[in-house]
Amino acid sequence: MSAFDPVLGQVRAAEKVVFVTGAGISQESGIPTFRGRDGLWRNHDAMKLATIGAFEENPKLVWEWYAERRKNILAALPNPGHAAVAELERYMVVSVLTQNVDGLHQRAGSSEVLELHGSIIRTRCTSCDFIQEIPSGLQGSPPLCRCGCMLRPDVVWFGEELPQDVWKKAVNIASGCDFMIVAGTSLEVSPANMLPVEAKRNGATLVEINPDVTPMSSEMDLTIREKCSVVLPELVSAFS
Ligand code: BV8
Ligand code: ZN
Repeated sequence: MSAFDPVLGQVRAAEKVVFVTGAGISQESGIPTFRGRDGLWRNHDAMKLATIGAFEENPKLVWEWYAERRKNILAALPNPGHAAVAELERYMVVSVLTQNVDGLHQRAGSSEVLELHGSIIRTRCTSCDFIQEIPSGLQGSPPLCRCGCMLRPDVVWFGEELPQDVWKKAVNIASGCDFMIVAGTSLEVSPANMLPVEAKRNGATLVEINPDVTPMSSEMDLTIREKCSVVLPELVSAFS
């Protein structure tokens, strides 16, 4: 008996499963969510720190907040939820559209991960096209690029546009899929929260995995009020 039993037929028939994931899937890796009880934003005002204005006003504070988060994220490990998403690739095509910036889906082995909000691990220049994948050897808060301008985390801040190539591809994938699993996201943040709307509009079967209700719960074909790390391995065992 798995929580997915009511939709097993559809998931087996679907050539591809698309995941839309958020901070909740990384919560059990010890990474605080944004709005939940242990929410990251609770100690800091998100709109204060995750915006270009905040960075321009106080680059040192914003850089150090991200450096702290990056340190925790690099010390964290993918959990059974991330591992199950990656293992599902043994049985079907899987695309992961994630709002997370922690890189844990990739470290768990998922091969197609679209980072809608960028990556906290990557650093880029505020002015030229310099980009550094790994966070080492950078001095200063924030460090300066060889061009003399400040470096910043390669994340999408509130009020900033998502990377258009990534966004367009994500909308394509969402609107063309038969089966979407929305896991660990409050669906509070736009435009990412439009992806399940796109999938639904195009007739996909929608499953939500979240202990709490979200604004789209009533539109789901199945809501599983459970943690990702508990229920996603059940989906994999339904195939093996
Ligand atoms: C844009 C990167 C336009 C940085 C992030 C008013 C003022 C200003 C802006 C707006 C406004 N109203 C609307 C907006 C737009 C804004 C927005 O949506 N704001 C929200 C707050 C209302 N969006 C934007 O600004 C976006 N850009 O619109 O640009 C534009 C167009 C053209 C030209 C210029 C501009 C950019 C949004 C991206 C912001 N960056 N992150 C960083 O990480 O520091 S967003 C941040 O929130 C994270 O990426 C996070 O992933 C994301 C969404 O949150 P969730 O992932 O859903 O996390 P949350 O904590 O909310 O929920 C966790 C859920 O998991 C909960 O439901 C919980 O119950 C559940 N859970 C917990 N444990 C588990 C679990 N589920 C399963 N298993 C568990 N174990
Ligand atoms: Zn530069």
